[in-house]
Amino acid sequence: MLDFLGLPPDASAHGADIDNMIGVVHWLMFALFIGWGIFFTYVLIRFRRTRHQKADYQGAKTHASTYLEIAVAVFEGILIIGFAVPLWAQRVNEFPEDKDAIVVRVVAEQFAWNVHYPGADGFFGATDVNLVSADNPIGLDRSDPDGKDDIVTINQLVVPVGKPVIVRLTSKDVIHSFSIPLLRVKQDVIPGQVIPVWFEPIETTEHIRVAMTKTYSLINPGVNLMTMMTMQDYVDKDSVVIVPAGSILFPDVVEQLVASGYTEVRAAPETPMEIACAQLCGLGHYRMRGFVSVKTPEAYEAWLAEEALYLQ
Ligand SMILES: [Cu+2]
Repeated sequence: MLDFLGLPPDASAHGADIDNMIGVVHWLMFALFIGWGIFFTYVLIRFRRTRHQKADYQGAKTHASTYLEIAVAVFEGILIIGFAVPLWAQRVNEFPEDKDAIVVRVVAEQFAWNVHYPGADGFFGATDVNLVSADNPIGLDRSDPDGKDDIVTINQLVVPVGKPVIVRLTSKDVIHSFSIPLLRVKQDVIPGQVIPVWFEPIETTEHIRVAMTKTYSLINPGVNLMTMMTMQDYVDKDSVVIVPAGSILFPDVVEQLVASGYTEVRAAPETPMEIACAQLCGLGHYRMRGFVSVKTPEAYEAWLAEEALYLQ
């Protein structure tokens, strides 16, 4: 069932539970669809006009339909009480401790995701609405000792693999929805409220790219090649690498490959993990995309150190 549904790859520790839930719900819906389909077809034929049916004011005398409805209600009850509520409770009640997790703030706005890291000291600096400007989208007060080392990125959430991540969500303007399909996370973002979500990435972005690698035609790829990255080296007839692995397939790169006689390319999305806004939040809603990069712990530390350098 899950293969049939075409869900995106799962990169989150709790993702399998969510997927199972989606699978079970679809099985019930499938059974109902078949049942109703058979009943509908039966009624169409059995009570067709040419049989000159006369209305029967008594109706059905058996209790079969009642029992069936009870069975469906019981099954739905099991789905809610047995599957959905425990899963939801686990997501909203069993938060990891801050000290065991990466904690970031995400401030949504039309139409961007501002990501606020506490920096080396582990404390978020104060923010003030009067300090909000084009250069300082979250109004961070750099004169606050806690705020000096804070890192702020736009549309870029970088996290390490294998460690819980807590995201404290808030919005500067309207309601947005923080959705990362590959991490099986989706939460509305409400102005004036701070809503936490948490997840634990179990795959690095690099691994996900490998898992999503496919062969695409260079002539008729069916996807926007400019969002794709080559997953192997491509050489010309003299075995000189013309397009190394990890190149973005810009038109000139594609031209170069075609000129060397290639018709297909092994490629994967450059940024497979996106934060999509899942609330229609305004005219620019479609371009409210953030990118999640899941790195190895070492690469994550290196990234933090590099970002800290920009502050000096
Ligand atoms: Cu939005």
